[in-house]
Amino acid sequence: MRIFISADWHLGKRLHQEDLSEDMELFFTFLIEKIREEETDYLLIAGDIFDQHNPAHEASRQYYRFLSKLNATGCKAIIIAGNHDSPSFLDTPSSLLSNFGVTVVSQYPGMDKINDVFIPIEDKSGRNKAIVAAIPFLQDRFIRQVGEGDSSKTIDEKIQEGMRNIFLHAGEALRREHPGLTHIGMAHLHAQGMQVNEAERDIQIGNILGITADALNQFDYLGLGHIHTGQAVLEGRIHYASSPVSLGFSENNYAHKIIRLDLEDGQIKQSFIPIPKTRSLYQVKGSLAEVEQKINSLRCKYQLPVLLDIAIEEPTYKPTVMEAITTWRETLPTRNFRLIQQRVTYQDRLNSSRTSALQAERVHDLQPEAVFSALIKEREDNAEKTAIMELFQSLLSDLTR
Ligand SMILES: [Mn+2]
Repeated sequence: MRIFISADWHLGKRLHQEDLSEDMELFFTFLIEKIREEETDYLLIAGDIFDQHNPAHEASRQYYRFLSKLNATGCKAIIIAGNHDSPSFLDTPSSLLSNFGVTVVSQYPGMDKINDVFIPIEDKSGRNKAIVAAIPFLQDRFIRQVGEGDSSKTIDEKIQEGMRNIFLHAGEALRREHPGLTHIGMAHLHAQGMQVNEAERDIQIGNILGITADALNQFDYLGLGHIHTGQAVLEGRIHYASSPVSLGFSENNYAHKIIRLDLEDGQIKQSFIPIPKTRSLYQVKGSLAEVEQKINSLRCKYQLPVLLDIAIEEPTYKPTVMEAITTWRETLPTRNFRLIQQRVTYQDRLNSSRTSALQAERVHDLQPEAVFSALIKEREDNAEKTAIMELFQSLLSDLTR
């Protein structure tokens, strides 16, 4: 039996208003071809299918279009919700999707209903049998109760303990009730000790409460989503699938891949399928001369236009900066580059590095705290302002964890 694991699609994701749907469309074409070629039995998608709780119509259309192509290959799918997904949005079509071999687990049902997340699977000949524990993103509000009891513990400790308990419990139940089967877990979470870059932290927003590898080690194999680099938590046993395309400038050099599992007589063989790169994302910083030189040295190496973000910093005002930007606007598209954001900073302007009018800050690019603090900026009572901000932050952390 052959299983592919992927995660963190973030359908509907935009980078400075630039739509990444073409990147995903090319990935889908590749994935469907691979699934056909390798006669894959199951595709597991480990969360963050969509970038937003309320996906744009075009993003959901892309999702259903993919599932319908997948269905035509005979490959079945198991999908869990990530922190970016709205559980109810994913769940709404689930009874219909189940007729097409697609199982959706959008919410953890609780310890007493743990069996609901166990999905028996088998290959087309019915020979290799296994069971998938599909554990969606665990929301804090809920896990805290699982860690209940001791009031001296901080909320964070309760959450960590709650997550641990859920995994231990799932492992025990599998070993007790399905001892003869191969156990494959899928989950969307932050495993302790993982490398996370700045951009990814922004994407995830939530805090980084890790769960330890020993608590996660309850299955014959565990495929994870949430962290976009495909790193190992436990070599050959617990692995992040990686996002299929670069979703931010810091992800330009990630080796995007799909996890391939081959199950034969109770044995699991893990390997990886590299996903062909279709676009470069470049962020270029420095003085005008440095940026100019760098841009001239860059080439569009893939089929989709390069997305370019530039930040120019000069000690004093320089009229040639504007001229250069105007020229780039005209010439870059002919080289298949798209200038999607430019920032110019003159160090002598004002006290801090205030940026020029060129920088169009969009709400979309800001962190929620920044938007909210702009909203309450005019309030005079500082104590009140602090209290409101604290309330907002606690609300935000409840929502985004
Ligand atoms: Mn995530």
